[in-house]
Amino acid sequence: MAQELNSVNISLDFLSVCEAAAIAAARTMGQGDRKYSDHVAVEAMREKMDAVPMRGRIVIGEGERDEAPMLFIGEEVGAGFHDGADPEEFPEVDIAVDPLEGTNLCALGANNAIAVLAASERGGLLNAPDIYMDKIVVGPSSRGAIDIDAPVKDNLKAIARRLSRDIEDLTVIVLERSRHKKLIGDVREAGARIRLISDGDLSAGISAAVAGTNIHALMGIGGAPEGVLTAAAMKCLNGEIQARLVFDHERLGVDKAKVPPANEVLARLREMGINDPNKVYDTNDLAPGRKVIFVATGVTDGALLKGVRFFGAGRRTHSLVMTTESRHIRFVDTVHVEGGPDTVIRF
Ligand code: VTB
Repeated sequence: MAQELNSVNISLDFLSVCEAAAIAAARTMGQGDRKYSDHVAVEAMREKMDAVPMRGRIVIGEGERDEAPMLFIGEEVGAGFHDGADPEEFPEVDIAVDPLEGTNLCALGANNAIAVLAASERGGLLNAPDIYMDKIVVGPSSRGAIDIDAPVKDNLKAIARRLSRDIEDLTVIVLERSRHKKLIGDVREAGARIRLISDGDLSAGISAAVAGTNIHALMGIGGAPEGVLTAAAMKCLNGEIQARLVFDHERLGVDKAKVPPANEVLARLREMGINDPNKVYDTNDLAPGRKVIFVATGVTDGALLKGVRFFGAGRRTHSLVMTTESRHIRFVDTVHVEGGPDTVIRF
């Protein structure tokens, strides 16, 4: 019998993993090289991941093995795979990573870049394909009131009712993309305010689930892998995501030549066990795990998390650590002391 997963204890190991990725990426902030920022985040995350006491398997990562040298889908990570380790002593863990969510944001020094990871017992996170996904994300007050198939105005009405306010008092986050022309028009017509963002719908979704951020919903099409990570966060924050895969070029507002042919995508989905490409996924479909862990560390400053700060003798990181098992939402402010015993720690 393999060791039972203690998600609360291991969440602190995962915290170190995200902190390392965030620090590495933050060093490259504003350098204008998004690929390099991503690369250093992946390397740092991969290195730390190996110290975590687990037999981990990447279910959402940097892509297929041939295109990603590290943190590829199916890669086995953790101390349980070291030579001489007794596998029975290490819990089996599935892991979804996004070492740098918002690579452009980091490269430009813009707000809301984060390093992210979700984990669970085996089978607890959907093995989502790396294609687009239409999403609607709301916080606990609006859970059960939304329907991804309903007109935008109806969803906004329902959210406003749950929040005891008018539609005019809502703010919806939408990725600024030509594919969202109709969505943006519909939100405007309904009267809600909009915050258009250039990148990073995962951190935006988390903000929508936390009261006090003045974000009440995220709507629109982003990446499917990030949808699974969002779902893991929603399980811990009592929020809700509804989602559907998108691969139709018309819905994506691009030339047919820009997306893989539909029959190819459908075959790939079937291979992954997805027989109904139009299925509406809810939070539990995307993150069905009983023990779900979610960790994010700020790279640049954001709505919920501060970015990494560097000072002479250390660094300071700000993270969110949560598990469905403990019902603790931890905001962790860590000073990583680099200097000697004379280092001054500031409040
Ligand atoms: C990006 C990114 C998002 O989806 O927009 C991406 O900023 C896909 O959209 O955070 P484009 O291909 O149009 O850029 C996300 O990565 C995640 O959902």
